[in-house]
Amino acid sequence: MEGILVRGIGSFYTAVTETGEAFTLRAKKKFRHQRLTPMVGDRVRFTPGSGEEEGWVEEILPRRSVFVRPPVANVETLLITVAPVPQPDLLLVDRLLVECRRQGLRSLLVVNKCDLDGALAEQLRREYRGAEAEVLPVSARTGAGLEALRAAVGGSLCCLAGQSGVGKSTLLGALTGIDLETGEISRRIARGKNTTRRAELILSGGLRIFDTAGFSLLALSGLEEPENLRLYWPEFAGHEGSCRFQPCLHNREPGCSVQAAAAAGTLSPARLERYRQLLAEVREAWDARYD
Ligand SMILES: Nc1nc2c(ncn2[C@@H]2O[C@H](COP(=O)(O)OP(=O)(O)O)[C@@H](O)[C@H]2O)c(=O)[nH]1
Ligand SMILES: [Mg+2]
Ligand SMILES: [Zn+2]
Repeated sequence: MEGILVRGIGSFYTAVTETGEAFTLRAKKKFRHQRLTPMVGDRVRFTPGSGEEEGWVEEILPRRSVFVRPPVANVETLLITVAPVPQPDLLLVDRLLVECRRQGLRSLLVVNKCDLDGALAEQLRREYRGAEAEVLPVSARTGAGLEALRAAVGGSLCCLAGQSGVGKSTLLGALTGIDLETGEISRRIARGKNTTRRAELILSGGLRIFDTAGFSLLALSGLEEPENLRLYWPEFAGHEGSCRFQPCLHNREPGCSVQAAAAAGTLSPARLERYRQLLAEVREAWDARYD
């Protein structure tokens, strides 16, 4: 049989089939030898158990995308969430956009709490024009924009990402109708001090969304050469070949066409600045790769 893993606790997994049937499974030893751990989101072939007995995960189908923290597989749409409060961390947004492009995921820029400030979405639309990031203003509180968000996500496997406090848990609750705890304090009390939260896949009315503890640190390590970082900025593409130096990293080289576009205001100077900041970071990781 075939199914998708929605939960994993200890060495037990829950797979749900196309028809919505749930099965408790264990992973065969061979996976440990292959250093392969089933992840929530994995599509698996399995043998169902009989009676009280669990079944077995036989095969993990090839993953289309993988995140390590949180550990989720096969995300198709990343919902990069920001809000007027806390103040948007656009460097984090840019990191997440890079990660999406590296793995070929679709990204949506969800601007939550639009009940507090309706102007932020428009501001971000300007900031990210040319960046191939669709901006969707929503309010988990009033429900505004949630239908549009639902429609944009469709049946794709999606996952909320973004700073703490932007309303990811509230959004998840509003989208699924499931009463999930909101706020880190209640969570700590509810789960005890040392419990780490596991990822879970929620299947709710056609929506397929991961419930995760969020994306913590996202270092752009493991990248190819720093020279390739610029390829993840779609708004730079039209400038390739127009700079004085080839290749140009658009890092203040003389005669840089991207720099000129930022100065002329056809490209966001702040977004270029953040690119340079990430380039410095990737360079440092690259130079230290054999340490
Ligand atoms: N005004 C307003 N507040 C919201 C909205 N969504 C969430 N919040 C509040 O923002 C705070 C953080 O929400 P939470 O879901 O815990 O954020 P998370 O850390 O991203 O999971 C809570 O006090 C929520 O009530 C919204 O759409 N509008
Ligand atoms: Mg939360
Ligand atoms: Zn350049």
